[in-house]
Amino acid sequence: MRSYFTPILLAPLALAACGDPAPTYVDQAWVRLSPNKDMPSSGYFIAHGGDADTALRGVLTDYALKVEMHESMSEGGKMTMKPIESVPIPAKSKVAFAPGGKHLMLWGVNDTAIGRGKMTLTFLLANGDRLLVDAIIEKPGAAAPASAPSPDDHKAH
Ligand SMILES: [Cu+2]
Repeated sequence: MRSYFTPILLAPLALAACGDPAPTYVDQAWVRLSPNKDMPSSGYFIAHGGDADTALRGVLTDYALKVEMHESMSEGGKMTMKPIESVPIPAKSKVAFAPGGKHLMLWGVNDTAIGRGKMTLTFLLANGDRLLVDAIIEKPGAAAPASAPSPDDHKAH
């Protein structure tokens, strides 16, 4: 009767990975397409802080001509916005880029991405991590709110 060895599971290696600190990650990314091709579109997402403080240093994509991080603010009753270079993401925190606050501006969103309904964004962190996240592209539809002040209005630029 022949005996054979049961392969030994690689559990010790897998367990070693559990000691790694929780990374910062980004989810719920979406882009609100500008109804006017000459105007920038807006992008939103939520950054979740990991075990260590870091910062978001920028966002890149192959599917738009240019991306900037902006912050909206109310000044003398008027909404204005300005570019921001870096956004702190403290450990265990949640930093939202949302309509009316921090947002991405995307110029020249690529037709291929629009056709697919999503585009990949690369988030550059201060700790050297690069996070690739798919953002859903929401087309400007007939149901778009008409009265609310829109963060897509970039005439202030
Ligand atoms: Cu803006």
